[in-house]
Amino acid sequence: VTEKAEFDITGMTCAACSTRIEKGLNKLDGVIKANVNLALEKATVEYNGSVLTPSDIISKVEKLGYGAHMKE
Ligand code: 9UX
Repeated sequence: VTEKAEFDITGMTCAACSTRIEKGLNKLDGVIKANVNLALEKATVEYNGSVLTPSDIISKVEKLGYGAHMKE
């Protein structure tokens, strides 16, 4: 099942940060498409809901050194 979730991202300072997160998420098994917007401090992630949960996505962002919270 394809799901889509939005996350508020904290800790990004330069454009390379958003690129790092975007690449990291796109590499994660189950992610279909991840987009990170530096100015809005927001990540939009399309993922396979039978492979990943939003908390897996948050864990990945945290492992990269940033903060993430799911938007309602
Ligand atoms: Mo820029 Mo971000 O030099 O972790 S890549 S601040």
